[in-house]
Amino acid sequence: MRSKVVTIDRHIIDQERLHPGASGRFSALLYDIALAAKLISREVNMAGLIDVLGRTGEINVHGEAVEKLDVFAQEAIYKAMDHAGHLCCMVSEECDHIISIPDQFELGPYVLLFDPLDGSSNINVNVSIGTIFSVHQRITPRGRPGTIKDCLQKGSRQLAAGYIVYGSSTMLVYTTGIDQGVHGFTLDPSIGEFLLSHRDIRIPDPPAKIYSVNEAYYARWSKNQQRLVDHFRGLNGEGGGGYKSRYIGSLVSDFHRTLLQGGIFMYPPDSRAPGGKLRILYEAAPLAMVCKAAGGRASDGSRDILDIEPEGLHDRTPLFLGSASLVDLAEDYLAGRVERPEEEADS
Ligand code: AHM
Ligand code: MG
Repeated sequence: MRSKVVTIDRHIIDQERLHPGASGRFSALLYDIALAAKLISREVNMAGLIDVLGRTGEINVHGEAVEKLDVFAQEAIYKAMDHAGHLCCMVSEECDHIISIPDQFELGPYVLLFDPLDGSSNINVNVSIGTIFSVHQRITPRGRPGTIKDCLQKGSRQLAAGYIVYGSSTMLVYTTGIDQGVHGFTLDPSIGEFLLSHRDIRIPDPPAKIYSVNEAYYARWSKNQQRLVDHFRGLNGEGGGGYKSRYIGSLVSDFHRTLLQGGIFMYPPDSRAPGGKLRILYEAAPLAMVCKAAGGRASDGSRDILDIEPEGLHDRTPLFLGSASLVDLAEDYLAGRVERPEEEADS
């Protein structure tokens, strides 16, 4: 038995004590997210045993087929959050519009933005998937339903952000501020509790030499993006190479590995998706906040992801995140600031 076992509930209370005057509402919101995570985790773990696999036949707002577990995860989060009086509205990858709080329930001061089950094309093959969440303070006056203004805030204004990865074990990782650290909790299914397993995570830098990108899209990338990956592969004759490539195709899992081991994850723009694929509000911005709070960086290639002002709920962005030194390097390549060796430039 370990000498000190800290549950997520206990950790949240301890954190709240550091902020005299905190109302407790924000802590309650985090508990409810952890509760929804447990429900989703149970269902994900059962997916191979009960008849939840397969598609519902519906198409979501992005034109993608909806998996049944996506629907379950969406409902689990909605039902855990709609009635407790924390929120004025929600935004989800699975809904094209703002999700209102039903009239009979109290409205609260926060907005929750989430991707209920990211990487869901991996469900049927038992590969790790995840939930991503972001919390903002509302900016319109209280007492009325939240509006689009409350939702379209830049990432630097997030109060909290995190993710749950449903892997060989289920982990919840979150931060409540760039200077508040990133903490990871592993679900012990036998007692149904998230236990603190990774206190104050720091992304390694100097990092492990790992890059993560879907290389099948190489031909669709800009020349500078190709040169960056050529550098990792040691093809440029400029001292690169020595890297490993790791790509699961499930953002939460690829990011989780990057957070713990260091390296860089990239989803660059390409000729088919010039604005990138990943969504700002509930994919890029929350992971950017976690990454930054762990000492890393997140960029769209030239700008800090946390500085982007979204114009629509489902806006997308290119994404480069991970160890700060590698994100710096990526920006240098993308801006053409890395000199080419003579023989390559002449050819
Ligand atoms: P989703 O939100 O439809 O699940 O798509 C997002 C996923 C991410 O998990 C992952 O990083 C990316 O799509 C993989 O895309 P690709 O198959 O183009 O490499
Ligand atoms: Mg997603």
